[in-house]
Amino acid sequence: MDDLRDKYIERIAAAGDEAELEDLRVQAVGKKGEISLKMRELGKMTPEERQVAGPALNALKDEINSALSAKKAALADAALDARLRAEWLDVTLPGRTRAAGSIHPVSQVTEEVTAIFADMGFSVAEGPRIDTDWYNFDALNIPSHHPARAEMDTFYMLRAEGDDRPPHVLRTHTSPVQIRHMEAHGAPCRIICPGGVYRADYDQTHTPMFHQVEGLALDRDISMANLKWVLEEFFAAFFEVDGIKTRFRASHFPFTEPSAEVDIQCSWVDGQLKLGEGDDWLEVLGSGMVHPKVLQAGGVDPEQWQGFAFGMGIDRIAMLKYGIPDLRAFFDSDLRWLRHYGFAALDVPTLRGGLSR
Ligand code: 2U9
Repeated sequence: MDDLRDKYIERIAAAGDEAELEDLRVQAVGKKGEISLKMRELGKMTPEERQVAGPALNALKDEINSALSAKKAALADAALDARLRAEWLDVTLPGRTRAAGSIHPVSQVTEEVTAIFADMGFSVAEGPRIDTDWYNFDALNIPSHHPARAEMDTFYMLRAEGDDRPPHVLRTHTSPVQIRHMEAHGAPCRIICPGGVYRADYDQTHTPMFHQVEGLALDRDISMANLKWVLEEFFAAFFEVDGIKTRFRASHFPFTEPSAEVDIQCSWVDGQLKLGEGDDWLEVLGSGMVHPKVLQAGGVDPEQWQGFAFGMGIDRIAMLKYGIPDLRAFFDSDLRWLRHYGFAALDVPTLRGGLSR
């Protein structure tokens, strides 16, 4: 019995896998296993012999069964360890990367505005951000002592000492671009001028640099009616609301006559702004018929040509459309803000493909 015990305990300890262990179980304690056969021999023994051999065989069977289960558990542990080692994963590695970066709301909205006006035959004109006070003010019927100069909080560039020429300014609007375009190309024309402008002002709705888009359409017979149609087309497309109502209020700007400020229909529900519905109005734009003196300054004959112009804040319409609360955050370069409000780089806005998704 000792030989039997030693043989199986040794083999169980050496078993390499569960199948081998099962073979050993069958050989030792299976129905026709060696120990089971020995148990059958008990019947042939004398009662005295049986009293010794019976418990000893039972104890051996128990010992082998325990050795089998202990080895089975050890093999399962070893298999799990091997799997854990093979399937090991470094959870501190960075995850799969998305396309780095996003499109800033100002860039997105500039592209959207451009797509809408391009569809109506307007092209984009650009010009310098540092300009002379003649292009920024005089040509726009804002002479030296006009109150509008003071109101605009202009940044003036310093001249060298002894240089008495008037200083350059950081443009306070994109209007100088239209003057330069008239000088270079004359009439007729249909252009929009998007870009950064500068005014010394800083609070929740003003930053010293912000973005405007202005438009200019000149021809022999362009009227306020054409202006109204173009702007209503623009608002419906931009805010993605068909038939959005607009309200034109008489106003005054030095560079247009007559002039109108334009409001769009909106509602405030539980402090939430909704555009294109309700009985409230939100001012979004200034416009009018280009003043004859301004046409003249651009070298265009006001006896032959007339046209409309308009201007609006890109950042402001971006805040309205995308529900962005604070203008100042636009220019903080905070990556969390950019990830939240930014647009996917490959979603180029088009009228047919959708402006924003
Ligand atoms: C030329 C002739 C006329 C552009 C115009 C406005 C009215 C206007 C403001 C809107 C919000 C500026 O960003 S804002 O603060 N703009 O109200 N702009 S008409 O008129 C021009 C421009 C160029 C040659």
